[in-house]
Amino acid sequence: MQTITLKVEGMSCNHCVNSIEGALKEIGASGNVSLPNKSVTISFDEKKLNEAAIKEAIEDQGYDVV
Ligand SMILES: [Cu+2]
Repeated sequence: MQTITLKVEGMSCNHCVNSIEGALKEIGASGNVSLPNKSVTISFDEKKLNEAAIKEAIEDQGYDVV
């Protein structure tokens, strides 16, 4: 299991939190959004997923990984 923290622009409310955490769940990762820090901490199995796939899942929801 690997844990990374990404800075994400555009998250402002609970809807954003749910979109991102839901999208991560769909690809098999576990995400935890911090609105004050504008960051998402993600735990995932590095044998099944990689950072690029995670960034893509977040960006598909309309947010920018910086
Ligand atoms: Cu929102």
